[in-house]
Amino acid sequence: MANDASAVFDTLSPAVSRGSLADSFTPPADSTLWRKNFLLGAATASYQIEGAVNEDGRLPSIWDTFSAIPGKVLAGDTGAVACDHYHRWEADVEMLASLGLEGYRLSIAWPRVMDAAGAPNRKGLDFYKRLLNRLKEKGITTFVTLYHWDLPQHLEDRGGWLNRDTAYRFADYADLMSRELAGTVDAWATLNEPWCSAYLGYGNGHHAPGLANDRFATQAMHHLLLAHGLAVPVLRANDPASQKGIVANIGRGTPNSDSAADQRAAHLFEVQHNAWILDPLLKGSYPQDLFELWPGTEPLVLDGDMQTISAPLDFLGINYYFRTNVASDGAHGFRDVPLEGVERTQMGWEVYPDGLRDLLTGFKKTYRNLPPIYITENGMASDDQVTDGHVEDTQRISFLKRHLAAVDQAIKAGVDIRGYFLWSLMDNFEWAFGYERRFGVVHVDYSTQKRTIKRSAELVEKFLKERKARA
Ligand code: IFM
Repeated sequence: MANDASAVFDTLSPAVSRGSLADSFTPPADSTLWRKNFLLGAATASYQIEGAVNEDGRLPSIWDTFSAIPGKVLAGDTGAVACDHYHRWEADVEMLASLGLEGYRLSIAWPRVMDAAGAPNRKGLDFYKRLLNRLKEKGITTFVTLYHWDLPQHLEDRGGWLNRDTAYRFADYADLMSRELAGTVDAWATLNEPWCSAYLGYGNGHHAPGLANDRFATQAMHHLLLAHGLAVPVLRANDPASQKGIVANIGRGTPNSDSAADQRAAHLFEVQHNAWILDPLLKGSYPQDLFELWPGTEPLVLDGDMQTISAPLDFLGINYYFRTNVASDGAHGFRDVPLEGVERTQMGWEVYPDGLRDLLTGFKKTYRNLPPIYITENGMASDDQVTDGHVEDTQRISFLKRHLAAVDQAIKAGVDIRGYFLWSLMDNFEWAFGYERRFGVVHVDYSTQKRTIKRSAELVEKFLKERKARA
């Protein structure tokens, strides 16, 4: 999810003192978040934290290639070392457990576990086995994403997600992983944010592999969704006790005026952001308005594909960050109209918790078969500094509190939401923005790899302790 790195935005930090925040973070007594079966965890992704890109037989991914190209990533950063989690995973699991977090969402690096001929790489597999076994020993619920954007480069060399064959290679990978890891995974997510893989990777080139063509984006999306659909029955066969789902990043689009043209623009924004993914998954068809927005981009769809893609899910993962205010572009599309004077994060993204509630309640109306939902990512970047061993991330505390309240409102409006994962457990490689943008509830000093628990994480821990202690 990238905005223009050069855009200048206001960042308004709420003027809230440490004391009052500590008192006010805990949800109100009638909040559904007090329910003990509402899972509260944190999320990460392989390329963003692991490092060790050349170790134990890991092959290059498209992000190794892309980040090595000058100008693609802020400050020339790459994931070569990242948070060095590949070597520090034991301490990181201890930290996660010490915060009382109940769930951990991680992703597997496909290039770490399979060679170019599709044979298993034992050393890579053993890393994930050790990690998942330790998480289970700690009583942590494990959500594993198979694809969080680090496609093996050898598959990109054969066309990547533009090549239908990649979907079948993904099913082979899902087969291997679910045979090897069955019993240690509570929930499998096939893909993270196919919108980003397809649109940012193939539509505008902000992400790896850096191609920019709308027709490529729709074809890549189709193959990604096909990969998902092919993988689900494989996961069900190999690991029947686990839940199977997919993670979508959703965007709120609001009209800049009441004019019919601006309303239509906001609708089209949400069509390309949400319905492009959710309609095929939950209705078995692409939204026709998408091809009004991007004429002539219909993907090649073979007989049976849409049935494969729309097989029932056990859960839908939802990632939410901000809203986009739009107006008509005067033709068949929309243009962004950034609002002045609103609260923004270090990414320049507007803080807009109502968008999360409104999208969730809207999906419940639109999709009669909407599966149970987990908020698989929510959080914000801020330029956090360690002072006297502490990080006072006041804006994040306020952000999390307001978004958790939006989740509570959606639950009370009837949406079946079963959990929430903070993005992210720790500061990490923020894709095209490198290490500058800090999303963690734990601060990482990249020169020493020292982890410092931020105030937000302390407050989440405090809430979880209180919840546990309640009768
Ligand atoms: O860091 C990313 C993550 O990898 C996918 N979802 C959005 C996050 C923040 O941009």
